[in-house]
Amino acid sequence: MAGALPYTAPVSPTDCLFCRIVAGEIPATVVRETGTTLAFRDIDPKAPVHVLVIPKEHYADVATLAQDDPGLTAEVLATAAAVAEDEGLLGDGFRLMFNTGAYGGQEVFHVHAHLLGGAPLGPMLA
Ligand code: DGP
Repeated sequence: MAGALPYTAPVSPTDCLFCRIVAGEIPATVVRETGTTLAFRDIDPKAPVHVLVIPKEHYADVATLAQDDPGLTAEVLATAAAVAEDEGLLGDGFRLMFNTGAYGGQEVFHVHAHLLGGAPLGPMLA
């Protein structure tokens, strides 16, 4: 498609913000940690519950993660589901989304799922 942007990582793992959170170099409010994943509260929440779920290993975006490591992709989703349960979101529901690339509005190029809930969020593309 004309104008489509390639999926490239603008940063390397050594200067990646979320890799630095994984390493403990930048503080974050961690709500769940597994051997391979980390979930922490978004610094600028867009809903009463807004948690970011990441693989500890650096992948730029969800397309790269899903293609290179489907098992780790499933672990990220399982951690998100566990956080949704911990946060009491399973009954009323929640939103789980991966902004991907420039057109998707991705700003941090370490793949992260946004887990949003705690209030009605409205239609996605209103
Ligand atoms: P995205 O646009 O999908 O790349 O979302 C990046 C999110 O990361 C955005 O909602 C704000 C959040 N964020 C940025 N810097 C930090 C930080 O230092 N700590 C935490 N907890 N979240 C951050």
